[in-house]
Amino acid sequence: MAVNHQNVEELYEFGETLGSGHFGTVRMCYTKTTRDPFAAKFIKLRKSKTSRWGLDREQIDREVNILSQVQHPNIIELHDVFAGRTDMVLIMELVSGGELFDYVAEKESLSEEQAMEFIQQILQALGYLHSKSIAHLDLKPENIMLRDKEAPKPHIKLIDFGLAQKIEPGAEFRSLCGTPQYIAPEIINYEPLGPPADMW
Ligand code: IQU
Repeated sequence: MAVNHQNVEELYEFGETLGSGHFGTVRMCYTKTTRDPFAAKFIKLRKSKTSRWGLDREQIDREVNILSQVQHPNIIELHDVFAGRTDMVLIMELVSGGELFDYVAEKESLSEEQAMEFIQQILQALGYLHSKSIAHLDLKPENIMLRDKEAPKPHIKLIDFGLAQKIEPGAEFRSLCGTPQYIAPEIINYEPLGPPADMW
């Protein structure tokens, strides 16, 4: 995907904050021409090699490259990318049903059938990613979103490819990344990683 150097405010209008993370914030946004809704992820660029804040351009380019390579019903779609002086803005598909985490937390229980339907969709997305040698490396209920939580069978979308890596078979990739509660043993042990790290 070609990175846009135009001012993002000329093409999009921004609304409420939808979420935030270590990277920055995600805001509701609309195209000025057609009012189509999207989610805009604002990522702060790191100002200097020694700064503890912001992300390096290479890290953001990696996320953009990976998202550009994937097209699957259960994976969030990247629509446009803007590069500014201090921020990069990723214009993404809007997913309105919230996190799977909150959906499960609010319910008394999840039926075996619902759990099966969610797992099936998650595995379809992972099967697709892994067939392209892409590992997500930060799979967790906070990064699994629902298109519509009122639907009888909510449609799942994987989000946040900030830690994702293309790891070709035979290549050696090691990293100490992820979220403590969900980290696979091979990551903790600093062993070579691949798509199986997503299956833990
Ligand atoms: C968020 C992140 C990435 C894409 C989104 C698409 N639609 C709505 C929200 C989106 S969020 O950061 O706002 N929420 C996910 C929090 N884990």
